[in-house]
Amino acid sequence: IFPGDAKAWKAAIAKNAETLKKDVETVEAQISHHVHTTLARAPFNVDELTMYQAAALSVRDRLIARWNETQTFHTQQRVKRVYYLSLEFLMGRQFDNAMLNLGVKKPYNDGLKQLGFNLEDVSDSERDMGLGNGGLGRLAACYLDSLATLDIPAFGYTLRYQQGIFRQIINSNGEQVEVPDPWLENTNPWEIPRLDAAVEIRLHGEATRGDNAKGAGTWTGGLEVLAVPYDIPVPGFGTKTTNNIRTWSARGKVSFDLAKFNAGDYEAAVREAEEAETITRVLYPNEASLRHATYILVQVELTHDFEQNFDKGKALRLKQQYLWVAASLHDICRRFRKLREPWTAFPDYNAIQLNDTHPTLAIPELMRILVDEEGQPWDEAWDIVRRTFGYTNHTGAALMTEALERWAVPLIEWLLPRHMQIIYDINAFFLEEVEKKFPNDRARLARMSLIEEGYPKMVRMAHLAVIGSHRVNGVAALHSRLVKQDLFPDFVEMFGQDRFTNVTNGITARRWLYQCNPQLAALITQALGTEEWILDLDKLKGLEKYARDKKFQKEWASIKQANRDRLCEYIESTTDVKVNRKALIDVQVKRIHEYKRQSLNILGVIFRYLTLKKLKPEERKRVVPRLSVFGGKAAPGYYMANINAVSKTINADKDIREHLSVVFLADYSVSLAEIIIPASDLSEHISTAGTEASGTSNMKFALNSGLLIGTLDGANIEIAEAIGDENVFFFGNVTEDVPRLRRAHQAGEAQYPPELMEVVDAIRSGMFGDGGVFEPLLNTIFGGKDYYLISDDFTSYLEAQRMVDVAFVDQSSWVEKTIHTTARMGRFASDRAVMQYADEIWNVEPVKIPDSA
Ligand code: 73E
Repeated sequence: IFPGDAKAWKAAIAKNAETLKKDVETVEAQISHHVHTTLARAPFNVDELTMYQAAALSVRDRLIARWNETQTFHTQQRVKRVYYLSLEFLMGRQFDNAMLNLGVKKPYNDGLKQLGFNLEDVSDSERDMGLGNGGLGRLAACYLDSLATLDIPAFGYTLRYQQGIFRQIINSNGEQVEVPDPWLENTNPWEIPRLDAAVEIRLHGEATRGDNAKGAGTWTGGLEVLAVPYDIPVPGFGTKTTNNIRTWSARGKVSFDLAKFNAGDYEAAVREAEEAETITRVLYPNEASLRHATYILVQVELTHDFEQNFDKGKALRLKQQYLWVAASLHDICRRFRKLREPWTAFPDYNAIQLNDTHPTLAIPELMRILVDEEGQPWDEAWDIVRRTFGYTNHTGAALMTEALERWAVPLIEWLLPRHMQIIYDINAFFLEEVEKKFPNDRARLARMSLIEEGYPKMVRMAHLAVIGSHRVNGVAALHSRLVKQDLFPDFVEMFGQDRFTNVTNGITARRWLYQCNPQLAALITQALGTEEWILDLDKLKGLEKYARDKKFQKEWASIKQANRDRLCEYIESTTDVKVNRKALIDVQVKRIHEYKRQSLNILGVIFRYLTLKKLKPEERKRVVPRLSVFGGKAAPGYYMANINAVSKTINADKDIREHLSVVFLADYSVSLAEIIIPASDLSEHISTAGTEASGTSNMKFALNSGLLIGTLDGANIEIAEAIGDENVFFFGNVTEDVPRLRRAHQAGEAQYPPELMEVVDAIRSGMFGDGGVFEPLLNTIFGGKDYYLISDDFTSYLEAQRMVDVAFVDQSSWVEKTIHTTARMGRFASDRAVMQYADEIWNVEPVKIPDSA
């Protein structure tokens, strides 16, 4: 298998393997190698950024060695692989995580120290990989960590956006300003370009159907663009398995058209290339922005006249989805062809998970490959497709069908003419089946159709995802129930209950405890006498027996205090707010959204302020001091809760400062979460019941010994089941009551509680500056609808906050609660979730990479 002299190869490989040894001297040598050679610097000319890059590159060498062994072994063993298709992977930083998973943090720490650098400062040079908006993207990152750790052969597929989620700046008016995030500016040491493995992707062009109803069609002409892969190795913790995230970057196929250049038309020569490159230029900051289309930093070139008739933002998003899906499937099929198996065996080697509907075009694309290119009969192809795909639904937002993704038929026809035909055909054959099972039910056919009638007609991507998959899952128990009841009841009747299932989300304890809270992790390891909990989170149960142990409580509490101090230092160094280090830290960090109800929180803060103002100074001293921390990005153009106006007044009030302060931390990100979450005493998960599909930060806070205040929504319910109702501050109306309460508002029969009116009076009096800026918020509540039921939940929210104050006064019992909370969070490990997907949806087995590989 070696070209040339096998002995020379083996000797070379053995010699090179020495560079992967984990002792300090080897680490130092490898860092200096990259300083001198890769980065071409001399030691006197090395700053922290250079040192970070050199150290990261040396860690990457270790990752690549394992990555190669893993991929080779998987290929040799002809294993079944999982392909996780997600338009977002919110990875955050890689350096610390990679060192911990590889077990080399200590030699890097010591090595860097000897070379004159501090590991933490060096680590701070790394930019977050912000290729996601929030929970959905971070979930994908946690799942990839678990897949590698569990030795499950897996690939993540996504796009390599040149600009990730925007950087958020808060201007002097307290408003959000979005700034681009050029995260690739300093080059990215974690990716391996595969410039030779580019895939050609067709857009537009002409399509024909086959001669008979289910025959092979054709697709020709149009525009060809390139998708270039960049690979990011994903190491498992304490195992050799190193999986891959393949990110696709769009390129023009002919970057330089000689004929046009010779004609002097230089601009025309680069135009097509630029249009192609636009496809992966920027991550969509969320669905809402597609409506506003304000975030398109780069104008789409109008080489195709038709484009003017569509919202450019929408067309670009569809191009993103298709380029990504087509390149990924091309890759998967190429790997499959090498096995020389019949196509009917495809699902035995490949499980493809659709992370929400964004990659649903994979269904008609695989049909096209099988029927048009591989000559498979339609029915067999459809069977292969269905056995291959699984679909995860994440749609919370009141589970309104309007929240589901739809694409205009003319837009798909224009960009992907052959796919539109295939979708129509899938629909026709599907509706035949429906008609067979439920004869003469026209209303049902219209409800279930892939096509929604109207001007223009729309393709319902969720329906396509449901019928093209063998399993559909929601992401928390309540959510999965609502998916069946409210979203797809007709499909449950058609396909049966078993097609629909639940996999409650999970988080990786490697990043969200071991890495972000090293002191607590060390105390846990010491108490349990082992590190096994890192791989088996149920082992945290062993902490229960220390919950009432005074000495343990003291150590536990002092770690929380150290984490609080760190956050307070961060706040004081990034804002002009001075904070009381003894205050209860009450946190709400997540995307800013109406349904998440940051507004309920801030109205509650105002009520607390008014209450404190009424007290005498000595009475105030008896109230638990609070620090309210907010963070999160809003969709561009989205109206933001007036947190900054409120904080301005409260923080400036000398009488109150000690007892209450409010900060909004700009630019919430994975890295900032790693500082905030370990410091929190209380965190808020207060969405209107039935609107948050799961939530995952609730799990992170609880794992880090923070208590939760929340509604009976998403995963909050299961968290309380696990850690005990007595340890969660629940409030508010339940999902079942929401429709009735909304009707009451619509009928003008709703009651507004006096506490809320008191807050409104204070706002309108100008206490928080120009009351006018609050009018949009107040209007959503009083303008008739109060769709998210702020007024209905306000009183019980305040009551729950009072219970928090009471509980916090008894510190010993509070700490006991927090120990129980951490101890009982085992079931929210992403390892558990991923094993559930592996057993119930993917039918894949772990594959251990042997040491001798
Ligand atoms: O409740 C969260 C959930 O924890 C949900 O809102 C979020 O997914 C998390 C992980 O399951 C989510 N994100 C999106 N939809 N649901 C979404 C939709 C469009 C674009 C980007 C993200």
